[in-house]
Amino acid sequence: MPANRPNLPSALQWCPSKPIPNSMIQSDLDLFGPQPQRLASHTVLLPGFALAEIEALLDALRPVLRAAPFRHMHTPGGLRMAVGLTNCGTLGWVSDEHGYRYSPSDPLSGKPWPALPPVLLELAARAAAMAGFDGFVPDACLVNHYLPGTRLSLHQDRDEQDFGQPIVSVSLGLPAVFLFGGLQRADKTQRIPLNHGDVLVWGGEDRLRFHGVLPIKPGVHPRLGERRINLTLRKAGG
Ligand code: MD3
Ligand code: FE
Repeated sequence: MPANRPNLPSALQWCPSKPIPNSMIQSDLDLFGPQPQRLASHTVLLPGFALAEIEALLDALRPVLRAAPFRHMHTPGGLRMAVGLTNCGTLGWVSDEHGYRYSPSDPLSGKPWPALPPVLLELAARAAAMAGFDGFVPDACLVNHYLPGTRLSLHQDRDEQDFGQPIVSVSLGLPAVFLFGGLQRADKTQRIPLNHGDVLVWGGEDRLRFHGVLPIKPGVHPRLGERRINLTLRKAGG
């Protein structure tokens, strides 16, 4: 047998007579994956938190998208939004010449938005609890669709009734760099990579931070193809 087996990960090449170098322990014995990261006092990134449930999430999303397809809404000023969007839940975020607001019905169909799938409700509640927000029960899920090149400019989320409620975001597909700003538009922004399966929770004093998404780099995600989908779960109503 050869002394080392180059096809095996280094942690599996150990030989009982030799000590394992300390330098290997962090990288190769990190069997539990990346740990939650606190980005600010009330903002937590949970890398890969949704990975175990991706197929269940996609299965739940398919009928939502059939009933309420992605569409490009217009800003009150008349500009077509680059991000495609739809919603599920008892309320959905809409934008038109009258402004931004939450609506119980889909303006395309005139019917209520599709229901919030239990798998999403449950994932959001578990993620929120990890960040210290127990008992989170969202009533709205905004589903954003990004093609390569699409960006989301710096904004605050202030159309919800109670800013005491957190928001949970789930990233799927192509990676993104999100801009994490401060409470003033002009505040310096941090760039945070968001990957397939990452979940981000923010609330408390971080709830009204400015944020955005840099243009998505061209690429093909093995599961979702040439797109990024972001789900944001919110408690929009009272
Ligand atoms: C909010 N969506 O739909 S979610 C939105 O990736 C929206 O589609 C983005 O912003 C998306 O309104 C970003 C992630 C996020 C990250 C950090 C934040 C939202 C944040 C920090 C403060 C407030
Ligand atoms: Fe936002």
